[in-house]
Amino acid sequence: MKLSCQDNLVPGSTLTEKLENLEKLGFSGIELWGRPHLGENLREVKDTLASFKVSPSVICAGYSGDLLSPEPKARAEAVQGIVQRLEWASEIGAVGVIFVPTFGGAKLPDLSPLYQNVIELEKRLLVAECKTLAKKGEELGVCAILEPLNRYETHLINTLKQGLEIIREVNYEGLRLMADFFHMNIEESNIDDALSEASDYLVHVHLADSNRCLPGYGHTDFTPIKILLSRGYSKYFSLECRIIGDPLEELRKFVKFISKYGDVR
Ligand code: LER
Ligand code: MN
Repeated sequence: MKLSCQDNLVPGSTLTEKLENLEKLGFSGIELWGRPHLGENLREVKDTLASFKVSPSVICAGYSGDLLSPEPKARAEAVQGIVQRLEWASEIGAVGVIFVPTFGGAKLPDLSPLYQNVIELEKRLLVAECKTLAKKGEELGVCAILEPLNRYETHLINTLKQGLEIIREVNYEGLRLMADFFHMNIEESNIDDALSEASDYLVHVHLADSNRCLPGYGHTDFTPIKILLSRGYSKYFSLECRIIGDPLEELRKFVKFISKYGDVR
């Protein structure tokens, strides 16, 4: 199993120090936040990464706007922001860019009963926008990665199955799905089944325990990792969680804990 960690969780004041630490700990990937700062320093980031065995796993969000805003400007900003990050991902050799269809509640109008209700309308719009993202991703050899979130963070796409529905409808390899154990723990009735059904479309996994601390500090069962590995999942398992205590020591303990579920390589 390939381990990755979000860049802000890794001790070190420079990217070089963070990569040195990850390499020592046995991680093979680093997940980079897609802040504008990353784009401004892309050349330097790429050069730094070139001297390490740790690779960029994915770029996580960092764009502005909202794909499902009623404001055309905010929608265009989100599409352009994700496209720009797909270009960065392609440039540095990352798998793709994580995006969330929308945070919070619905902002579009409900047009039922004469036309579509707000959820139907949002899904139609999302499919159209995802086609643009997926085509761009395919051109660049990367993918736009849809992340389902729990109901307290978004009203739309809470489960892997709901994400799959969009991905199957768009039907381009440039659009893929990810799974986050924190969200799945809240939303999925059976994590094994959800992962089995989605495994062919999954290109990234976020790891956090039930309390969003490091795996091992809550009550989430991580054995579903074994299902994914047995189904040939070969992409990253990436930490997105809180670390309480000394980060180096805690990350070392995490690698030991998670290796119960698969060989770390
Ligand atoms: C938000 O809860 C989350 O899981 C992030 O990965 C969203 O980009
Ligand atoms: Mn996540």
